[in-house]
Amino acid sequence: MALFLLDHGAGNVQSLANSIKKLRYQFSWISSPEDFQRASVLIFPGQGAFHTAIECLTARGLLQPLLDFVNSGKPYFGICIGMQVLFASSAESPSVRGLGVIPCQINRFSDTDKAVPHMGWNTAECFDSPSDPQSMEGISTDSFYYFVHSYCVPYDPVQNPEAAQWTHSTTQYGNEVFVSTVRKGNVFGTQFHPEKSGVAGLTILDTWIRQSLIGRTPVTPIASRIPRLPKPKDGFTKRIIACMDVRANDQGDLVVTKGDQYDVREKVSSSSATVNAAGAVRNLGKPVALASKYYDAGADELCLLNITSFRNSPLCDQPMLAVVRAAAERVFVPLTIGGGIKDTVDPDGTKRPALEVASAYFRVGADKVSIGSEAVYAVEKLRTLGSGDGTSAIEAISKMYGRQAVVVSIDPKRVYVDPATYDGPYKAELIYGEDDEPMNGRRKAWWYQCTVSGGRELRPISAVELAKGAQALGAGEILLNSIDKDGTGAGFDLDLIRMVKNAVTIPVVASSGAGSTKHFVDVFKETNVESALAAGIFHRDEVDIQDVKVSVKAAGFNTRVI
Ligand code: 1PR
Repeated sequence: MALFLLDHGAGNVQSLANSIKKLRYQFSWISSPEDFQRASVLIFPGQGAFHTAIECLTARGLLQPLLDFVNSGKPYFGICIGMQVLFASSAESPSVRGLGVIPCQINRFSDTDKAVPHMGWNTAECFDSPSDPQSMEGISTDSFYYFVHSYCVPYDPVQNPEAAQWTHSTTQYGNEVFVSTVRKGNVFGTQFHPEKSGVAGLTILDTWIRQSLIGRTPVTPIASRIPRLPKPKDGFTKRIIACMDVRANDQGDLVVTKGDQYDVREKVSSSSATVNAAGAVRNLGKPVALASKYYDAGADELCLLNITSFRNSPLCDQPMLAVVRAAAERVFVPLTIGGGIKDTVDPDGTKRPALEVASAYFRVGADKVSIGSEAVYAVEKLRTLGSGDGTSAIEAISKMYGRQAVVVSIDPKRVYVDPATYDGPYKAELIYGEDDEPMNGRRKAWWYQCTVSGGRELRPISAVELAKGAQALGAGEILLNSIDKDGTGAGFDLDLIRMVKNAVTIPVVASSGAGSTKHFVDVFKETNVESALAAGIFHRDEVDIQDVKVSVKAAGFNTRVI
């Protein structure tokens, strides 16, 4: 029996390959239509947009051989888009036809009651019996799995009986119950990413591959499906993210560093006082070792930011690629890579568009790319033109890989103003200081101004305007930092986070200022964010990731406690 993986060329397939290597199975890649003849077991880890997947498969002559394989009765496992292509069509790309094995349409989630994309960890409730492990395909009702998608198949046996016949498990997001796994005959598919779902996901892959390689017993056709009405609360968890700011130190070694309000150099003391002179770059560890440590500690997601990439950072000489490749071999939760996702030029003059830079990161195992400075310039241009012109990194990457692969990282700074005299464009976004804190004898107020180049340059745009513009251009998530709070341990900037979260319908990651488990509870209670990120307290071993989760859970929120 020969296990093959299908790469349609527009997503992170490396993570699945890494998972299967970790599970010690041998596999080959499908690289031509003829390879399907040699495959006896096939996994298709598709990602990105529906139309991109179909177009890429068609262009490489793989679409019909894929359909033939699925119809051949040999074991097939489709992951995310690899499952969605089995359907007839998707609202994401109405003019594009899928394989039509499941004669139903895929719809978009409603964003009236929740953020879309559905990005994060959720449960899956099987119809089959827990006493028959093969029928469960390794899924456990106690486990959480990583989802990232905007389109889903609603589970409704009355309105959508064909899809219900294929439904193996359902998941609830907000008020919507959708199909999270399909299973019929030789075909299995998961909407979530087992290769990104930690040990729980590796168990599914192991169970399915082992059964498929030794020969599967025929699946009994499903007789009927009962409706599943939405429960008062879904299984979606709050995500806890560990972030590593990476840069070269003065010796040229790539290290994880951590700033105070973005200043990453040690403070050097003079005889008279402690001054912010240029000390050494703080070194808090090696990026891959720390990523591995945080995965083991139960982080739901990891973020690696190349914080000096605003300097010249040619793709051909990009040390972060090696870091991401090595981290992805050890870490089976989502990885976001930021810094330098922009048009670059190699020393020989070769131009590398942002899409190519992002593709290089996806190929080595990144799941999302985070765009900072370039997003600011793109939204400033959007303001001038009135609409996107398709040239920005956000637009190009989200068109190819889907919105869920594009994060926009915002680095705002408070700008204090006298509200009585302030006549700028962000009057409606002013935040007033607590207890009428005085400034120049008047009530203190501020707005949040965006910066570029790691906080070194202020730009004439607010955090709220940037977040809205980024969403309009195609971003799927906002990573919201705060230069004022970064490294202070004084708690998240709740005013900023609340205001940005209320301005967009995509998920928001709260970042900067976490100093205790209570701060995570506060940010989830006081704002509606889906996730919270910290760096310093984890690097310095001051707070344990599991302790954060236990506190968040005790406060009434779903969390993935391992
Ligand atoms: O502009 O697209 O090349 O992206 C550059 C990226 O690098 C941006 O995401 C930007 O936020 C980041 N960055 C640039 N300079 C710094 C710096 O610190 N000097 N770090 C920097 C951003 C903020 C968070 C930090 C949280 C939590 N660091 O990453 O992890 O504030 O910290 P805390 O929990 O210790 O408070 P581009």
